[in-house]
Amino acid sequence: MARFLTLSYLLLVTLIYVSTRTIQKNGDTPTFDEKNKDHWNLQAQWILRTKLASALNTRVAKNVILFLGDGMSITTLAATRVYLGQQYGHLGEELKLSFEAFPYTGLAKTYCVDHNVADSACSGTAYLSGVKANSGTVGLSAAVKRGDCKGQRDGLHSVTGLMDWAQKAGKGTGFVTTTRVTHATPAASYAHSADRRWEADSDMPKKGLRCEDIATQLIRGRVGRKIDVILGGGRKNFFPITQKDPEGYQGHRSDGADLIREWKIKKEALKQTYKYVYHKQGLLSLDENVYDSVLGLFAHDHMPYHLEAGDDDPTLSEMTQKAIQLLKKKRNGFFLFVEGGRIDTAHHETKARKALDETAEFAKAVEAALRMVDLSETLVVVTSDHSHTMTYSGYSKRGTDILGVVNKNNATDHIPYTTLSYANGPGYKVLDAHHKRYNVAKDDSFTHLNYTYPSLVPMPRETHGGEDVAVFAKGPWAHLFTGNYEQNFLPHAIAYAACMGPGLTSCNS
Ligand SMILES: *[C@@H]1O[C@H](CO)[C@@H](O)[C@H](O)[C@H]1NC(C)=O
Ligand SMILES: CC(=O)N[C@H]1CO[C@H](CO)[C@@H](O)[C@@H]1O
Ligand SMILES: [Zn+2]
Repeated sequence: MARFLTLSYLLLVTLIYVSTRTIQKNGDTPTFDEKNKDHWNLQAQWILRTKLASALNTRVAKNVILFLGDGMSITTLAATRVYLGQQYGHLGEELKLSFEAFPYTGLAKTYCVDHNVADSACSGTAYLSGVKANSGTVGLSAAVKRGDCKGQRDGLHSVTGLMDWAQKAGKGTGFVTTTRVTHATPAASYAHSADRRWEADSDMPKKGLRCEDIATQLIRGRVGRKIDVILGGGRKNFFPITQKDPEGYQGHRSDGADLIREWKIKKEALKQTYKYVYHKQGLLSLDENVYDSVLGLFAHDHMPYHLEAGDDDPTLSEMTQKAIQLLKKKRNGFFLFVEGGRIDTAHHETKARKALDETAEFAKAVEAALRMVDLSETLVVVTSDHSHTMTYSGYSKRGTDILGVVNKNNATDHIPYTTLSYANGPGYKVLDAHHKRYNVAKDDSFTHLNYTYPSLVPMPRETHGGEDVAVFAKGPWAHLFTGNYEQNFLPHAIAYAACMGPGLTSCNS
């Protein structure tokens, strides 16, 4: 038995190190199959030994990368393993996404102060600034209700967080997103807005008090203007309605401000080297050793889904890699926030294929980042802001197409059902002429990227879900992220690890 174990450990070690790919084998060896009890015992013993051998890392986190999969529920993760694994020729269920191999995992409770299910704005305020808020608001405590412009303007209830704390600690800062850079999630890192929809001045109510819009806060705000790397979509919110961008789209601002030009002027005044880019080639060809600041706005609106992207659209991995290369030069380290933002929008449309594919792209971006940083001094935290209503139902045979129908038809009406379905949303299927449930097997369109997966309740947009989200951590103080806690604990733990922010830190405790 001992000899047997030793040999197997060698094989396991080799496999785990060989395949630090986006998807990782969970210790499956070529010599044993799942029908052999040794397969399971050896794999479990391996995990146990790895845990026993791991020492706590209590160094200071010089760098922090916070990855946020918007709407990336635990169900989404389980389904994406199969989706991605099958692309690599595996059954799929037995694999792990890149960050699922992190040593420490926790669960975060996501509700907002005023609602039981979170939106990206209140949730972003919690995991970026450490304070729970009302839905629809960013960077403000729950003393401010959604739409309360006066509450935003008087400044008493503004909260700051990781981006500000990192800047005060002399770190480089940046964020990357596949949505508009002014969308709720990134906005929560630099803006204070009583309504997440106030992305440009023209989004504000025409009457009554006027508040500073989110795009303006990104370019002129105390925190926004100091962000070194900004990469994402949403160009329209940065230039006037009377102008067109290089792709021929009209701007969305009615105050005449050209914020892209203003960004350049501000950097010039600071004697910084800077570059504005708007397509993939511009991003990939810029020399990271030359520039202090980079603004990349790659789409008029949100960036396209990866499955629909063109040659000009950088992937989330490419943006993440460039951001790290740019920030790595900073002497005091950096804080980088990376959002996979279209997982959420795909779920809202019940387009499960796109949601899983965006999650796969997100896992690839995490993997790309891990290869570029020193994990002994870089804390990497991967989480989500809230869940969605997608379920993963049984009992298909192992390795069944996760996006197809369940291949054991046990429905009482004898009509097949899909493995993935939603509690509500636009995928609602009306009963047929005989008042029978819609037969999804008649759809030969499961392979279509726009197939809307069935939902129980008809709604134009599927809703978020209220259960906890997972937190995965690796690097200094990653062990702080275990357990079950309120979502607003996250930035407190990150700040502790990185010695920044007004609370307790590993340097002042
Ligand atoms: C999928 O839907 C989007 C609109 O939501 C549309 O622009 C796109 O062309 C569709 N793709 C295909 C292949 O039909
Ligand atoms: C409860 C039930 O009806 N189970 C059936 C589901 O389908 C399998 C395969 O057709 C049957 O073996 C089960 O009895
Ligand atoms: Zn959403």
